[in-house]
Amino acid sequence: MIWPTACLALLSASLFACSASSAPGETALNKRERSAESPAHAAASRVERSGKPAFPGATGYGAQAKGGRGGRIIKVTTLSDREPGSLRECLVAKGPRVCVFDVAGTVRFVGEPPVVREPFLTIAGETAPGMGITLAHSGGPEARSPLLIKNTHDVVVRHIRVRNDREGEYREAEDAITIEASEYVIVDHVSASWARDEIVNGYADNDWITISNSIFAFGLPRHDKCALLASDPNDAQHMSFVMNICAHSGDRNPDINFPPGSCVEVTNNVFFNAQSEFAEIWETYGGTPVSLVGNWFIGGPSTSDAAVGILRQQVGSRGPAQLYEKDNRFDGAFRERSAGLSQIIVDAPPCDLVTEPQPAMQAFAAVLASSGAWPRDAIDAQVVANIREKNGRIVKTPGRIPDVRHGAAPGPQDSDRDGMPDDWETRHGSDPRAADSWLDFDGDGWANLENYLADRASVRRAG
Ligand SMILES: [Ca+2]
Ligand SMILES: [Ca+2]
Ligand SMILES: [Ca+2]
Ligand SMILES: [Ca+2]
Repeated sequence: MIWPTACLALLSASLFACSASSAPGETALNKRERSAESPAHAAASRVERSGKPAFPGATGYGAQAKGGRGGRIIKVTTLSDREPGSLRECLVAKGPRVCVFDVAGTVRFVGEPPVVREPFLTIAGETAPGMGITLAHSGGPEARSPLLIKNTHDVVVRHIRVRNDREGEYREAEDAITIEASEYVIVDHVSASWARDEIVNGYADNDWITISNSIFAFGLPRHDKCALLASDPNDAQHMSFVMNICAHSGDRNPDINFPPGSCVEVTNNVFFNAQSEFAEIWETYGGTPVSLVGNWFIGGPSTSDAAVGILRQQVGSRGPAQLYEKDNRFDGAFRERSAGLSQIIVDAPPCDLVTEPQPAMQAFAAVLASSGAWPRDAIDAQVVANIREKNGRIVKTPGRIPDVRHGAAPGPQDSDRDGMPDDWETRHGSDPRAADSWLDFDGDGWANLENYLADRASVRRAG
């Protein structure tokens, strides 16, 4: 999403000023609709949505995911998986809903994790007190990806960690995060580690997906892979992978393999300590159109001299990819680009970049300063320190989830149970004695709860 410069500067300080000055609802996507772009940009063949982004600052093709807007506020009041007030209850509930958290700590799913199949869901990790929420699976025969979003749409996930600290028996179903056959999904400020399959995996026919501001680290060998952006697609997809960290995974940092007609942007990410491959551009679905802009590829202690920064992978090719490549930086004793890459370079992005890239230098600082779920736990802090110091290694086994005192700092009083604490409502002008989550007391175009969530997110980022 292209926000005015003044707005970008304000993002970390005051989202209210930002949204007030930038006309909520005005997005790069609908600007594009109005401005009748050239036919090349019509590759976006499906109907694009216009309207308000998922939250102030939401970016990329998934930005207009509706999440639980207008729906129920469901409080998560226990870390237990199966009791009333569990996260599972909220995830599997029907209808628009926002999961807000009165507890902090690790939610360990017992047996099979819940599957997010019901549309219109916001998981608002930013509402959790203290150190926030970490998802972990049970290990053993029923272990699967702790966060699986499947056959659904309009899902917003923010400020959650997923750490697969126990091993299961089904390696191929043990991503940390899987997005399968879903549309309008945004995963933002999420942290994930220790997957035995990809840390994050798009599977089957997804479309309109954003993965942004997140930290994906420590895939587990022998399948230590950061991000498989698409697997087994039948149709073109719109996907943004923006301002993320991939660290300490052997390859698929990320894996980019989409059918022609797709719009894929991989911008302003930091890729660190791959062993064999950083970005892999595949052609098995007919040739991926992709823009790679303003990314960093940084070698580390596990990086082989034969590793490649941007690889054109022609095994099983069914037609050439198209790569728009600009302002990417390489730091380390590996090969920057594979042979054959020059043959797929195009002069202009195959699709408009809906996320305006920052210069790589600037993006590097921003990603290290702000990516991941906040407040950062010891794992994320270590990953960021490793990137700065170019140390750390791929690990062979899961680590231990950092201690977060369970139930520490219970959520503040919320007398009307509308998701916004009394003191926040009193300070900001909504009514602490009436459920008014979806009213807009200050007329800025964002509902009261959306203002509160944005406020919480920026407070968390500020530490
Ligand atoms: Ca997978
Ligand atoms: Ca309230
Ligand atoms: Ca209220
Ligand atoms: Ca408002």
